[in-house]
Amino acid sequence: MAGDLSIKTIRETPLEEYLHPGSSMCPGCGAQVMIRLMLKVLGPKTFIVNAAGCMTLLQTYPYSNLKSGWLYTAFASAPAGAQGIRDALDSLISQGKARDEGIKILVLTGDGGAYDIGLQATSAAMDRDLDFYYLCYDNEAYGNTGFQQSGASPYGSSTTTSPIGRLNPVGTEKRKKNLFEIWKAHNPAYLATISPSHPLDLMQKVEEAARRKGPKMFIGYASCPTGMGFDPSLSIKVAQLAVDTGVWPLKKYVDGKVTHTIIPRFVPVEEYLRLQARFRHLFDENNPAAKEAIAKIKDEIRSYWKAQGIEAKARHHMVIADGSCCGSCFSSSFLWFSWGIPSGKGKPSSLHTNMEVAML
Ligand SMILES: Cc1ncc(C[n+]2csc(CCOP(=O)(O)OP(=O)(O)O)c2C)c(N)n1
Ligand code: SF4
Ligand SMILES: [Mg+2]
Repeated sequence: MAGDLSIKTIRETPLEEYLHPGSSMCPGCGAQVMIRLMLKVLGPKTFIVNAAGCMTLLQTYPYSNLKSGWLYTAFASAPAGAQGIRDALDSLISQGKARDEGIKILVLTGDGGAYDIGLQATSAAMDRDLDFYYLCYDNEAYGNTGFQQSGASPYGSSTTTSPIGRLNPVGTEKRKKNLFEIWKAHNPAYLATISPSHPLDLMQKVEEAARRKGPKMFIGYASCPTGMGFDPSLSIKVAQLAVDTGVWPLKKYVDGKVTHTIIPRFVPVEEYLRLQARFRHLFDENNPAAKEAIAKIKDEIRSYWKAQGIEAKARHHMVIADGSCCGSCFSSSFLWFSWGIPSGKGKPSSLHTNMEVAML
């Protein structure tokens, strides 16, 4: 992927900012990191269509920390709103009343909007081959209203509507919907999963998508300190562990083919679960269902990767595909030394560049 893209290393991250500080979001919100990076690639002429959710608070009239235009729609209908903006622009351009400035339309919803209530509108927009971007920032629950269970809540997580109790020691009993497969069945122009822990992978995917016309769909792991229950300083670590454990596969679907852009190190999933209050009950010795629940989570990871022809066994190094950053440089000063960069004093950007050269 890196070959024909302009962002080949993390050093080439565009410096311009289109999402500024000063929002009322929680500190450590992973969704905001993804939006910030995405806008760096899409640029200032991006029009955001948002459905109810945490990110709605990016625009609380008369304040905004975004440079983009903004349309707020009813919960179920952001993709329909995007169609309206596209049609209005096309109509004005064809009548000579507006110049074609290459305005991009970005639908921004949470998992409740994407996996559940807005699924029909999204299906219809993809069916009409609408030329738009869609970022579903997935914090795995209805976050803005108090972290209720959504179609994206994973098995074994506690939410405010699947709390732990004597009758239900597991929390969420159903499995997370496979939105990637649901969206893929529509054969969109571009489809990928992203994570705030992998900025280069994220930006390269957005850049690659921008070269295509039609629906460009993204599902992002939105580490959520407030709902998932961890300290805001751990947000990127949690997102990184979601990828490292194999819980959140980073992949893309282009021209009928799925490619995994990062092959995980397969860190034991307990390291990911243990950091989050929503999984705390799985480590309670008095919980009769805990061991079986963790075994089930491990089984799910193993069978996913087995179906991809990859054995989910711990690795010493991540395999890096397409020039992406593995991120492990942040956690291992030994590696910093082994590639000749002084621990604690090296610049992460140059370190990433060296790692890519070293590992590819
Ligand atoms: C039709 C309708 N039902 C319920 C609500 C209340 N509501 C506002 S935000 C929200 C949660 C959205 O969850 P999600 O899409 O996952 O985004 P997050 O809050 O997690 O960012 C709900 C239920 C609404 N605005 N409209
Ligand atoms: S509740 Fe979670 S998703 Fe919502 S703003 Fe806070 S950290 Fe972000
Ligand atoms: Mg949500």
